[in-house]
Amino acid sequence: MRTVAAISTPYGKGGVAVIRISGEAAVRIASKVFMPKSGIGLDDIPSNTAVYGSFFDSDGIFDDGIVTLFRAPKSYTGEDTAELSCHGGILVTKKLLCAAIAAGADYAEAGEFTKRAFINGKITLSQAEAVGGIIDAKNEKHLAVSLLQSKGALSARIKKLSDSLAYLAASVYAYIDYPDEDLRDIGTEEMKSRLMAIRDDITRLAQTHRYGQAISEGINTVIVGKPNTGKSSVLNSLIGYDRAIVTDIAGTTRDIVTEQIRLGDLIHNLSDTAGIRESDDVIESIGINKSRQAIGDAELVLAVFDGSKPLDDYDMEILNQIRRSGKESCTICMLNKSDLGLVVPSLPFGRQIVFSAAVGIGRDALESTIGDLFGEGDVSSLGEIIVGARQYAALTRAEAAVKNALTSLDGFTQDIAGMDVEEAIACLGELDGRTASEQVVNEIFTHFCVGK
Ligand SMILES: Nc1nc2c(ncn2[C@@H]2O[C@H](COP(=O)(O)OP(=O)(O)OP(=O)(O)O)[C@@H](O)[C@H]2O)c(=O)[nH]1
Ligand SMILES: [Mg+2]
Repeated sequence: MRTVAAISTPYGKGGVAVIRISGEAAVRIASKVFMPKSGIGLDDIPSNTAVYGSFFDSDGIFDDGIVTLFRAPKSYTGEDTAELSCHGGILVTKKLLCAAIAAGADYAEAGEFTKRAFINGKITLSQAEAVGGIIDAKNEKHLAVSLLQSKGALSARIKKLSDSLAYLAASVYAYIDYPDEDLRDIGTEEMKSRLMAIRDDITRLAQTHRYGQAISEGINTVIVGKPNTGKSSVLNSLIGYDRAIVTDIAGTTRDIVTEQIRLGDLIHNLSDTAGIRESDDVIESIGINKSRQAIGDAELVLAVFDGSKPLDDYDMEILNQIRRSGKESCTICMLNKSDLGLVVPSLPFGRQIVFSAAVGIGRDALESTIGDLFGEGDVSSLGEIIVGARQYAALTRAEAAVKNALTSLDGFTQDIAGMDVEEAIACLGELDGRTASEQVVNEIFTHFCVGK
């Protein structure tokens, strides 16, 4: 395999920059660009050791720094690796990378070091994805989950599920293939009860995805209501600055305005929409259609009402629209303008909170109500949360296969159920990389930065 090199630190000025070289020729290439001050060649330096010296190219010495050697298999990639730490200047860093390339290294692709760690069996696919999560984390919870999963917490849970399924498959096939041997037939009833336990375990794990998504990608949260209830003011108060235009003219907001914010541990892709009403204005009508569509696409609806007035027909129409979109269970009704005195309405559905965008009432109540809907709930361990959509898709396919196995047991023989069990094992293998296709693996690593 090629020996590859890349700058592993962000582009720009800094105290230190790191160039990573990984592959069979890593130590040889490092010794062509680095001279240890001690005079002892890198070949004679033990693994996991840092050495001070000078960096040079064909024009001579251009910087001092440190090289750290990690020899295979005890390195991040599982290959011989040299990490060259030079001063964090843009020119100096480029010169050092170019010197490494001139000495025989190839440019590393995005995520290539982590991909090599996966290929060399140092980490599973979900551990690799968790490394990406550590880099991308925008809040403490996402970081905590990613760290635990980078150490193998999710892989361990998946392996346990997979092992339980493998035991069932092996028992079924052994009994069918070698009927004369004294092998224990686990029997249809026992197989059923074991499969049901596995199915419930997978379902519980899949349910954590809602929280996993909320701490990573964010919840698609839409603010809706009739004109002038204070939707744009709510957006501005939650973001903390005047992002959307606010006036006392009904119909101010026309287009959807979206901002990403964090409320508690949860991230929201928060959209302010045009107030919904009958309108002859062409532009406003387009905006109103977008608002209606946004309700359909939302994962969380914040329905804003003027809490200082009784509900009117326009408010009821918003509630009907939410109901028609099937979003009652993920709607929070915000009684805004509570600073003007509250007229508590009786709402047909939705959790209700008292709010005032003008004087800042209700943020805590909103956070805790959203926490009830999207919080971690009874997740047994942060390391066992399904964050990525790819992992979730593989897990739901495994769940479907286990359900099929249960159905097969009712109508067919055990060997048909055995095939479904094998399918479930394959899906779990895909989740963790054991049976993931090259295309899936490549796709995952293209989302990484160069140098990781
Ligand atoms: N007293 C009080 N006034 C508010 C509050 N929130 C908004 N307002 C006022 O209500 C008016 C309408 O506010 P907007 O935020 O533009 O309302 P909107 O729902 O976005 O309106 P459209 O974009 O037209 O649909 C403005 O004059 C705001 O200052 C509040 O909590 N209390
Ligand atoms: Mg508005």
